[in-house]
Amino acid sequence: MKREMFWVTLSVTVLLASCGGGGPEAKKAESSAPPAAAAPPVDPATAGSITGKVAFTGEKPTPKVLSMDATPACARMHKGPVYAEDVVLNGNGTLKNVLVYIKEGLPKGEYPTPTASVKLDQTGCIYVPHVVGVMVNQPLEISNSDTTNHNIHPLPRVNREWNESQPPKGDVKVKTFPKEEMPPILFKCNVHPWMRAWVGVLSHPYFAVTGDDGTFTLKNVPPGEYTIEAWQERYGAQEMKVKVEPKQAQTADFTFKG
Ligand SMILES: [Cu+2]
Repeated sequence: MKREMFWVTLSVTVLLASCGGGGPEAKKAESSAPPAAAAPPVDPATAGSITGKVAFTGEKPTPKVLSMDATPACARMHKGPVYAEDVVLNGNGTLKNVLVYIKEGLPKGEYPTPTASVKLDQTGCIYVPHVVGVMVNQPLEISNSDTTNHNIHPLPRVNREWNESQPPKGDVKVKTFPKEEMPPILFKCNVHPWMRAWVGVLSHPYFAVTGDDGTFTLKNVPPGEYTIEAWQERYGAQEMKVKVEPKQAQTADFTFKG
């Protein structure tokens, strides 16, 4: 009788031990963890905005010409020289492709992920646009409008690295990035070494990339005190403190020196 009890106890112990740690039960418990609390909704009666301009001073860099000679399929698609976009100076003395975003100060919580995708195309063997921002888990739609093969290769430091070829006019690839990542992720093409794009991944919707006039606007900003950052591929990042009062259209101008 005593001996039987011993064996029952032993087998129960073994059974429990084999279920411990990372078994299926543990995984189930992990996935059923309560989701993070949503960020408080923004009250339209008090929401403000932050608008600014990213100026450039100092010596203008000489634009670098991209050599596509080794790949006639790419060179053919351009009538004149094609310039690198690491620094793009606008006619009004501002910088294009600067990603401006709220770095600190937003109410804590999860911000809803937009279902609309952000587009990144490969056309004329160039990534267009050169800099984009997406929210965590927002779809990034990557297309190939060219008649040549591309090989998309993001080099993240926080998210997972991948490397996929895309045939001419191939199917659109839809990718998401589950973790916030700034400075942005560099995207390369393993076929064409000059191809570069930058994808910033943010946990909230308060970001914008400067265009041909060098301005940006962050809308629907709850009143508060914020640190905003402007990131530029060659010149790095600059921070600024701003306070947004209820309904205020606040301004925040940056200047990068060459
Ligand atoms: Cu390519």
